[in-house]
Amino acid sequence: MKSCVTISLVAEARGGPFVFWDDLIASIRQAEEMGFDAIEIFPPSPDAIDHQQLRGALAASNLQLAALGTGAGWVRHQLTLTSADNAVREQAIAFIRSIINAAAEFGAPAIIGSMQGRATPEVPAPQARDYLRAALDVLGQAASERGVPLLYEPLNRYETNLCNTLADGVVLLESLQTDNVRLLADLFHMNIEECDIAAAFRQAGRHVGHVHFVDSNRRAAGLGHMTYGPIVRSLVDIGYQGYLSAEALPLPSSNEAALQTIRAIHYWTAAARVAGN
Ligand SMILES: [Mn+2]
Repeated sequence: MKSCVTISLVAEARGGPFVFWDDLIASIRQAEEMGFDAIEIFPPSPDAIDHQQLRGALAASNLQLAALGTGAGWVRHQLTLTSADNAVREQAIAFIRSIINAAAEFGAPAIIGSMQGRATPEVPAPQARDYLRAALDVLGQAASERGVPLLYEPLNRYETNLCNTLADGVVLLESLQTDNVRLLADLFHMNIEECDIAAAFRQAGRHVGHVHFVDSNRRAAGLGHMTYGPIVRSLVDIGYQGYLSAEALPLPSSNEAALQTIRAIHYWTAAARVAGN
């Protein structure tokens, strides 16, 4: 498994769970110094990223781009894939498609989290799920044409009522025409919704495509009460080789949250290997 740290470039998301903020190049330098393998960027729009500059900074630091988030489509433009308004749903698809294309330039997937929206009295759950399925089919296919997967993130009950657990996500993915959508498993959401986080990973198996590696209180791994031993062991056992990405609050500071995470990743992945022998 590979280590990754988040960088937010979205002013409106201030206070949100991102380790580094605002300065992409300085953040990449910090991530490199700390020994991360990759970065995950939360951009305000696809054009906000200067591809040449990012390509140069990644090459100079030997880091990968792990993923691009699409949350700005919701935070800045209130776009969701399950809006009652057809025009809004179309704009949401167009926004995500543009992020897929930007990420694909770096061989990375886009993430659909908050842009999934939620069922409402206007759009009851069966209709909302139909909208979501249709969008994931179109966008999963678009990502496939660019040679990258698409990541879909189940969220806790306070953020969506469409898919709250990995098992919900597996049902959704298995109902799609495309097989190019993977689950983003976020330990913060899972801590609220799953009966047993390790068991949920074992059941989701090959569908797991990315992990937000964070503690129970959205702070860096080790600063809450998550039981990482069995969780990381379950990821080893299902053959997960993707990223463990720090989507964590920058507490007590960005640097300390990042250092805490990279230490936790090294510790728990080594412990899981020892436990596996
Ligand atoms: Mn997340």
